[in-house]
Amino acid sequence: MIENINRIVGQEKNKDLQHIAEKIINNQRISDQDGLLLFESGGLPFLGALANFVRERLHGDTTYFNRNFHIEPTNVCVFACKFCSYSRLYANREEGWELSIDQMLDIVKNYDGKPVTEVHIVGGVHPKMNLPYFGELLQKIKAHRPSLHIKGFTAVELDYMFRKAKMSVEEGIQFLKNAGLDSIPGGGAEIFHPEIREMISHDKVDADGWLHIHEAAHRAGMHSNATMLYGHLEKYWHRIDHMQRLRQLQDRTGGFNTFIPLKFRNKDNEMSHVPESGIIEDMKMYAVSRLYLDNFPHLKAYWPMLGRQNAQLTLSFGVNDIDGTIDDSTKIYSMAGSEEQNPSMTTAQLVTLIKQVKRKPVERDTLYNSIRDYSAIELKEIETNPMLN
Ligand code: V47
Ligand code: SF4
Repeated sequence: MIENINRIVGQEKNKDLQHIAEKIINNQRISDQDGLLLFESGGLPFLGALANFVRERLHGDTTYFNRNFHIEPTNVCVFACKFCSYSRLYANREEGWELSIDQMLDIVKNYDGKPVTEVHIVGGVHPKMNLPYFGELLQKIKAHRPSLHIKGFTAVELDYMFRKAKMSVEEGIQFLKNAGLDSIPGGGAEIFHPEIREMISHDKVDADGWLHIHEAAHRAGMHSNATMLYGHLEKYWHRIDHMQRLRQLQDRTGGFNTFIPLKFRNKDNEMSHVPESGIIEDMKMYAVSRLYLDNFPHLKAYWPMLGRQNAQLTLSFGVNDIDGTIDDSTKIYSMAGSEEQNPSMTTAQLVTLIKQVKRKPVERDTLYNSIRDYSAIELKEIETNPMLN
């Protein structure tokens, strides 16, 4: 591996890029300027080789997935993000959906006896779905299935809930943790820099608010993820600025599990005139984030937004996690023009995707504890054994 990477670095004509590569090989942190140069001048084979080197140093061939399902309580939202194809403004709420606690519990009960380990709860920001409402939901889910990990509510939803309940961030986090919340997903981060944030999502929690909520969750002993919505109006330096804020917080708390770059999709939203990024740009995004975010253990490709084949390709550009079975019967992703209508993959399909590119499929739980190594299990056995598929 080291000979291979040294050869590729040796062939690089740009001395500055060579110097950055040496830092990476020697396990030294790269600077913001280095990150920017990688975006601006790094060729795809060079970036891919380096990102893959780092990925294999951290995880070998192991590629994680989990068995999860999503609940979207509502698509009614008080905010008006321009890239959002999913939400309906509160004024037009009859066009949207609002699930009752019993309806959401029924979704959980549909998975009784099935070997899922996580429920991911995420949706719009509905003024009537407040902190006590979600506290009750969490308690009821935990009472029904205590071992199910609940990853729920973006910092945007949390910020709104806490402010409405007149609680501090710390009090609000503790309240939800006591009710059964286990960890926090990475949504709502978009692009932190105000120059872009003002243009695409001016009215929701700002960068400092988002980071404060994640810091409070980490300090309360919870883990969380971080996302970045890329490939629209932002410049490379905005991406570096975004990742720099995350890297700094991670240095302080160590509470982030995974970074998830989310490719902007332009269907049916107020940014439909903005072209989507191409595959080269997508792979660059994954590779540079793997190289820059040296303190993030995992890098995830979210296949419903990226498409299955492109997600497969990211496994050679730094990614070591392709999320999960997802099983999303509602519309958050299809409405944004993702590749998938009702995204869901069986375990057999996920395992095949990973094996096709000669990686090792490992089922994980939300906190990246390994549950099962699928590399030696025959596809037929996975397809026919209900505990495996
Ligand atoms: O914050 C909305 C994004 C996010 C579009 O933590 C869009 O494990 C692309 O954060 N094009 C919510 N993206 C989803 C999210 C997430 C998903 C999967 C796993 C995890 C995790 C987190 O979806 C929003 C926003 O950035 N989004 N509209 C769009 N048109
Ligand atoms: Fe609401 Fe989230 Fe859509 Fe923004 S991205 S409008 S906060 S649902």
